[in-house]
Amino acid sequence: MIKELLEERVFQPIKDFAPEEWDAVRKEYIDILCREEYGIPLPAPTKLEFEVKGANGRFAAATATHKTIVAHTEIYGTEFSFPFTSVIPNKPGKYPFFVHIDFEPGVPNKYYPAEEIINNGFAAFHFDFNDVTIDKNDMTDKLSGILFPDGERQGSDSGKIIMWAWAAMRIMDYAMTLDCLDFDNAAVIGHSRLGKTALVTGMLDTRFKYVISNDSGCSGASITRDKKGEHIEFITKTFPYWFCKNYTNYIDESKLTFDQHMLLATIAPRTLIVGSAELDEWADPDAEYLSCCAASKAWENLGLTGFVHPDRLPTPESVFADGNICYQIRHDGHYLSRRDWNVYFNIIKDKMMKNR
Ligand code: GTR
Repeated sequence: MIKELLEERVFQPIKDFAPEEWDAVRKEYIDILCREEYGIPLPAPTKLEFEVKGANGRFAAATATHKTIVAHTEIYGTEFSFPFTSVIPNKPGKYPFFVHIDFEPGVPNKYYPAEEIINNGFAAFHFDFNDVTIDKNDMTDKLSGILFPDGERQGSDSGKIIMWAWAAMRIMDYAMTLDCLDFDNAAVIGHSRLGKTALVTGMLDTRFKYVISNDSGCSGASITRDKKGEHIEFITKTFPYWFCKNYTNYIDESKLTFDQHMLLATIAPRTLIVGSAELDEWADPDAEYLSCCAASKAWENLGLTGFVHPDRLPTPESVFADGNICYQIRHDGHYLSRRDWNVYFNIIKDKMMKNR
């Protein structure tokens, strides 16, 4: 059944390649996704310093320290600073960790269960995406204003998703200055528009060994062709600033020469985790699942297990986590819930046990 659905929906299957050809194929996918969809990635900063602004060692019943840190960067000859936070267990160790691309600044907040993260044996970093550049169609704001002082963009000039991804990579730069982290188990996570951003971050930065997309939908994890809910026409009219201008060339989706399973494939050979919600028709759980099915070939060509799934569409409260692509779907609506986080904790803990 899935084979037939993929034949109908995926017009650009992952190509055959030998393992030694993957770097070149992966680069080809990244190039097309950047040129036609997200825009050109920003260069690494020419200067980068971190300033710890505050530390509270009594977080989560005094088991962890919460810090506020400011990244001071220089990009295109201009200084740009943004804040982020860390929560790290006080007990010495090497902790697996999350970089959470978030909608809000508070720790914890409704999307960010910082205490549960600590209780599950992880460290975490988070930032509010609006501190990097505001989630509005104003290209002159903060980081975006350095690239586009008059707000004008052309063709494949960067959109804001790729700017938020740049900020997540700077937090990984900071993480790498610490000796209490387990870099074999570093995850990037985001929900919805920030799930799209987590996938783009994972595409650009292989230091993230787990890439977690929660309900990212259209222009995130979902196959675009024949999906339910949101499409390129709506998303580029409502949120033009998330993408590069070229993406509007695909409002007629029959013109697509790429699709979102290629974005998922760029995560190979690392671990991709895709989460859906039953009632989230706008994102389309089936389209997210089919995209995982289509991306699987990238891992298989590398001699790895891709997506292990039944030969049917998913039903709520399923977790398929035997391969390097993991998929979960829960009941209820569009949200990054405590329940989703718990599934992600368990998947990563389980993989860590197996890799020991
Ligand atoms: C919607 C948008 C979706 C999704 C969502 C969100 O309005 O159409 O693609 O990103 O916002 O971020 O909550």
